[in-house]
Amino acid sequence: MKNSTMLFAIAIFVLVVGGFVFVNGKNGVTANVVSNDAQVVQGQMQQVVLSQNGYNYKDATAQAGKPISLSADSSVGGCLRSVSFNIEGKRYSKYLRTSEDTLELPALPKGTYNFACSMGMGYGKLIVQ
Ligand SMILES: [Cu+2]
Repeated sequence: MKNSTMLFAIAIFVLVVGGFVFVNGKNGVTANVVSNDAQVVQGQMQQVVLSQNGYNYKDATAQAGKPISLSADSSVGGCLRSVSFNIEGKRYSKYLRTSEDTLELPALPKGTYNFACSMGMGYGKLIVQ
């Protein structure tokens, strides 16, 4: 009885650790792909830094036709660090825990792109020129 309980616990442990490694592995692959992309398009990638303005974000600007690496400076607090874009039906969302964390956006045509914190409380505009 004790042994089977132990076995069950070990099986759960293996599943949880296995799942964790699997998730990490997936993240690892994504990170590799992103860094490979960054190397390929290094000169074309533009950095955009978000700041907070009251309960919302300050308007941010970017150039059209260049992929965007978006980060948030230290003025951005709480759930506003979790940034969410909906561009042509595709969702781009990331929790930018530190100023080193980036959300990658594809090259965009000119226009104004609204975004929000993931809870939809704070809003911002990315103006692509
Ligand atoms: Cu929020």
